[in-house]
Amino acid sequence: MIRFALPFTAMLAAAPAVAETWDMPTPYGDTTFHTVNIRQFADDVKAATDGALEITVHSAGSLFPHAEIKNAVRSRQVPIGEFFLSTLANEDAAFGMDSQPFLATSYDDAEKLWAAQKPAVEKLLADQGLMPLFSVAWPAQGLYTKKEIASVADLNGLRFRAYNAALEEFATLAGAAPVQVEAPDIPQAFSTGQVEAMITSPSTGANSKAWDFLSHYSPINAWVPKNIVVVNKRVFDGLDAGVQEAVLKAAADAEARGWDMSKAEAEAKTKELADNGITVYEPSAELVEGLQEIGAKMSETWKAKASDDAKAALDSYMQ
Ligand code: PCA
Repeated sequence: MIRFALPFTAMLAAAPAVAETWDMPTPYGDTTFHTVNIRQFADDVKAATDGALEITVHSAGSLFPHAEIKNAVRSRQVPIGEFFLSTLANEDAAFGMDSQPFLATSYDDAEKLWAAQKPAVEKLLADQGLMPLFSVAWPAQGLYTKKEIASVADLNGLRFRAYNAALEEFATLAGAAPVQVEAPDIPQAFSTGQVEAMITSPSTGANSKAWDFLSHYSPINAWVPKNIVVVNKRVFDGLDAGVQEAVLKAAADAEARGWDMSKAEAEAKTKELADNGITVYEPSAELVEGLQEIGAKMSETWKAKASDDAKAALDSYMQ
């Protein structure tokens, strides 16, 4: 048989490389555009490496709870993972810049902020053996309630869904009572009365079918937070050079594609909210003023905690 006629070295060269498979946890559900985007990233990597690296996405916190994903990548329980960048703000204020109210409220500003923040984020993650691959913004964050909110005083006493420390601080300063709830658990948290108001994107509002449990949405566009995809650096360094290149190329594509998807979602999902009966209203001048006062207080707290690198990132953004 021909197989046995081949010299041994030729057989070795012809043997396919052993395919590597990576599990990739994300906190967000299948219909979330970020999840669609990372699945495309996985497909791109597989295609570009002829199947030498296969990435399996595990959505909705099914492999690791959100709060554990970063450390799971750090400890190489998984090689790669996605999470909400500003959840790391308790480690360093630089991670939390994109969740500071009214610091960056448009995509242009958010892109500028990411460029300014990235060196500090890369350095902090490198210290933990992690390498960021790409980061994608959510649409600007808006206010969801069961009635029209005319001023901050109307938020007083509301049980308020929060997804990070900054939103918890924001809710507290508004006189509301923050409750941490992960995105996939939003519908249940509302239907059981655990929470009665939230700030999130039109994407997460529409994906949660917010019309089932609340009635009003105001695009206050308070901040434009990001997800980040990180890889364990030792695992990445262990890949063949060609595979590394393919991963970096797919990551750069995913970042560009993700921001475009986000921009398209901002409009489409706001329309979906309205089409399903939610009253979408512009915030009053009084509400905006009150929210901005909260933002100014939070900015002082942020600065008091910020490292020199974080402050330098803020300075570079402000220029
Ligand atoms: N959706 C996610 C994070 C920000 C957003 O728009 C959430 O609500 O948990």
